[in-house]
Amino acid sequence: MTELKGALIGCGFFSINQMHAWNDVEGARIVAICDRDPARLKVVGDQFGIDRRYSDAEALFADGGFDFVDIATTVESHRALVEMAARHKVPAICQKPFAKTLSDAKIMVETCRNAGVALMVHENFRWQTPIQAVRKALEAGAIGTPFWGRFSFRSGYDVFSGQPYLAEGERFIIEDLGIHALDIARYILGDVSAVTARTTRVNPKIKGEDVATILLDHKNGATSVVDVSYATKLSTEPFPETLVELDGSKGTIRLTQGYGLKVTNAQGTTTTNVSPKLLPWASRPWHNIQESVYAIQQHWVDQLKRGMEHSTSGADNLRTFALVEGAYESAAKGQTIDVGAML
Ligand code: NAD
Ligand code: 89V
Repeated sequence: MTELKGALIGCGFFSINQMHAWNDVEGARIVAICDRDPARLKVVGDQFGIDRRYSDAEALFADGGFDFVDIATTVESHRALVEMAARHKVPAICQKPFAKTLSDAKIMVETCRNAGVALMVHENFRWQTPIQAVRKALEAGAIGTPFWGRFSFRSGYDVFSGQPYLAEGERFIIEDLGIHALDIARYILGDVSAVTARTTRVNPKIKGEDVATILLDHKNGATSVVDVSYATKLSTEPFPETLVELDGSKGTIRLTQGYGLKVTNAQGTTTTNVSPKLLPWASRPWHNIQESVYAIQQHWVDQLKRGMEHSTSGADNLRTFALVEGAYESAAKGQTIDVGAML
């Protein structure tokens, strides 16, 4: 099998996970890296033994010699870099949040479609082992037809120490973290027709909201609640677990703290440990996220080689991104937002 060559742009905090995962992925390797900060370029280049280093993305693309690009910068640069990749006919992965606005995101998807290049958003939470286990149980018919769900991420973890920029934006938890939980809600219960949200800020040291409660009307008639908080101090810190509750016509599924999957139906209750693997380079409690980084990157390579659409393609991610925009609009106006009208 031919090995794909990749270039990674953005050698910051999270890129270390992506670089480790690229080392593990079968069928691809990173041959060049780029960061406008020379210190970060050196750290990542030295740690992963990458000699081709660039401070300017245009220079990277001009030199070429790679089959795809992995954009791991923060959101401000995503549109320009995705458009650059499209201009150079290079398939691209782009970190979440995909864009600053839904209209930018739509343009990015259109640009890649017109250029004929694959585009995947690195929306990795649906690839977590416990989330995959929930979906499998549902698909196996364990609880019949789901009519209600809850996707909950409540934590008091100091996320700002690793990602200080999160304290500085006008928008925080829905854009950064809620986006993952909203994507999981779509992945499990399907697309959404309307969104209603309420937000608040508890932590006075940050600019954006750190608590959000979101009600989703799914197209199949199910209702779900997505609730996220970084202001919740619990006896055992659950970071970074997304807890799931599903009620169906024939039973219930509960994904509980500590990675237990409880399925109750006419046959009784089964409890399974659906803990993520602790990969050799991973560390607790991040191992759940780290394993999903490996999974989504392997999926990128496999689908690219098959010429098939990715689970979190740019087009798919527009429907998650619309929920982010819709939630902010709903919270600002105190109204329910029609998601279909946004797409
Ligand atoms: P960071 O600020 O630590 O790193 C970003 C790096 O990109 C910096 O080193 C910066 O110098 C570089 N950069 C920015 N613009 C550039 C440009 N135009 N050209 C070259 N280099 C450029 O940020 P981070 O915490 O690593 O986050 C990066 C992205 O990953 C964000 O979008 C964030 O939301 C996302 N993220 C995703 C997950 C996940 O689980 N999917 C987890 C954490 C962060
Ligand atoms: O996904 C993210 O960008 C991260 C985290 C998972 C910690 O919220 O900020």
